[in-house]
Amino acid sequence: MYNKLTIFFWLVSYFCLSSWLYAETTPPRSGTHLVQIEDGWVRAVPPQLTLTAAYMQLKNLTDQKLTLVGASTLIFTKVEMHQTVFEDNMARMVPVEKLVIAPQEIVMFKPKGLHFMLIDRQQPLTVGDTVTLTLQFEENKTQTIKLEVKEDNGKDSDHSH
Ligand SMILES: [Cu+2]
Repeated sequence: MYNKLTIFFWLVSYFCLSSWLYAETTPPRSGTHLVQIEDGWVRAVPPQLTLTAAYMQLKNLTDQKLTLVGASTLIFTKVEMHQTVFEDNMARMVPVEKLVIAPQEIVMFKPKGLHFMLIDRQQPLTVGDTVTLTLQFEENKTQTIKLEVKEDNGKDSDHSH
């Protein structure tokens, strides 16, 4: 049986810690809000793999079309947009140079589909870490987003990008 004091301290530390974590991960309000990101994540991979992929649901919040031309992060040397295509039961990744997103349109970056390829990792990355990614749009528009490193918990666990 737990003593009451122990439970009290556990509750206090739990709530203090969680509010601290919340404060730490809340994005700054000053940034531009061209797009809204939901379910953003980076696929956790074994330490010997230096490339992985990022996925998200991206919504154009503006009343104009946005043209996504790339992304960058300090953690990987290079970021590319890829589309996975299937031909003769073979998966192949095709680079996507530009992605036009209509006003209010939602684009899905997901396993076996459109994704960000994160290439040449520069530092260790484990589950729970955050990858800060700066999305680059035409007309020098940018937006910085944060993605959590997660295990792939979907059914698509064959490590295809
Ligand atoms: Cu890829």
